[in-house]
Amino acid sequence: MSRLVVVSNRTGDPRNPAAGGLAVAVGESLRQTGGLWFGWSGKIQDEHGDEKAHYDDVHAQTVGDVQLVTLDLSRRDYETYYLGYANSVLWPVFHYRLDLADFDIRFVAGYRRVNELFARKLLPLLRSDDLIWVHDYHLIPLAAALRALGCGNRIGFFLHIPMPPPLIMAAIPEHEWLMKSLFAYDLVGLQSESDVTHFCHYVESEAHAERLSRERLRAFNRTLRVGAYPIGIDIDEFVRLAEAKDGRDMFLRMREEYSRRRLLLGVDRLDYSKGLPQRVEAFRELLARYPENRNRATLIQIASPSREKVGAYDDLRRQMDSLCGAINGDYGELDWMPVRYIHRNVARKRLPGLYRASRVALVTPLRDGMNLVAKEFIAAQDPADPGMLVLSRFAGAAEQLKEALLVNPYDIEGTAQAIERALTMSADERIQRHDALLSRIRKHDVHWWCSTFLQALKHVEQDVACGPTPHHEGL
Ligand code: GDG
Repeated sequence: MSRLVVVSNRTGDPRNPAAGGLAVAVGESLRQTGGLWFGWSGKIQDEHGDEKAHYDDVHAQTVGDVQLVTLDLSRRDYETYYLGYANSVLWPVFHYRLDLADFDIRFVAGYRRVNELFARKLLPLLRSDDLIWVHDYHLIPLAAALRALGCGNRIGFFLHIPMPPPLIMAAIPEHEWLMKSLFAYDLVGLQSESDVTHFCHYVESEAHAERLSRERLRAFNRTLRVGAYPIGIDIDEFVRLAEAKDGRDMFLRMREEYSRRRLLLGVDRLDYSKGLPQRVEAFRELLARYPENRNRATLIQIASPSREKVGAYDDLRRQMDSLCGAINGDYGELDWMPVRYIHRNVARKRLPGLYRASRVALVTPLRDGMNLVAKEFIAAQDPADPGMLVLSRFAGAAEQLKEALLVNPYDIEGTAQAIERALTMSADERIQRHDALLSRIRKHDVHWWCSTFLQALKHVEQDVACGPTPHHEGL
């Protein structure tokens, strides 16, 4: 059996699913087969003249069946590749926020440099039959950099964030280079069918790609397979956490505290893609339009700190502080505060109990690749008395979770109405919707996601993958 090599910006501990999101999913794929996980250590080395640090030396350690290999980044690379191109160009543009993008010319140079560095350091560790799985927007040109060095392995790529439509993509000055480099992969996995449609439209209109079949495209002298592989969660892990002592304690504490009240919950990284200000506005509208919720409904919003060195995140923090302060000032009573806003990381073991105690989850991103919180909330519910999910139609998860109450998060009044509907929905309707949602996320869980993607990669018809291909020169 081929060894699995996973490459992502950051690595994690494959035995400890504490981190959530990508780390959980990637750890899961490696736990199934053993293998190598390669990425940035998270450390930054300053370069000082003669004492120029050997920041590109790799560190290796073995954790269970998995070999973890990481490298440090220089400060310049951290600023241009990570803070710059990845999080100030690709993240905002792929989430349709052209207004927040900073197209500084130094950023793309840093992005290319780090992708080439990853390729150079990874290549000597590879065996000829390794299956390589590259993750996310930080590493789009990695396969092209590996091919340029002669790597002929099967290489798959999964994009965790949305693929924007062609005209949004075209705002990136080097969009052609970026999209062309995806053709160095054998398989590109996206979160949803609408992402696949956007990608196909882009390469058909900008690169005159030929559509060989529903999933096969030919352009730049290469044939690429592309498909939707919606990421799932580890449901059994969630149920275990909900039933463990911490989960039960949390549930009982919250139920007691909010027994007379209606508890609404949001759990997100503090990120402008998650629609947090619009969500707080919709909650404010709920209190204004449906006064029976005053003194009763409480929104707990956990907003874990994220990318604090990127300016746009600082602005969002100030905006949230001010919105939450205003709503509490305007509506709060001595014994009731409408919003509990927590700008800290909450331990993962506490989340299932918190989800279960909540009547409604608000998952209302303006744009999101998938959104795992929506799925975690469903998994943690008591099937006999489940809470209701209010979900943005702009989250990738909306393609699968049709029985949630789907909203347009820009429509504050419409979202407030949906929240009221969720709060007052009959038990029968909640149970029916929850049954359907639960069976869908159980069928398409994280194990399904990993094995479907890896099976497709193993069996993809390989094209010109036996060495450098002409269009990768000069990456
Ligand atoms: C990217 C894409 C896609 C959140 N706050 C805390 C905490 N979390 C955990 C959640 C969940 C994870 O983080 C967040 O996952 P999401 O999917 O919601 O969002 P992103 O981080 O933006 O992830 C996204 C995902 O990749 C996977 O492909 O779904 O669209 O943007 O697991 O529970 N966990 C803890 N404390 C917190 O305060 N422990």
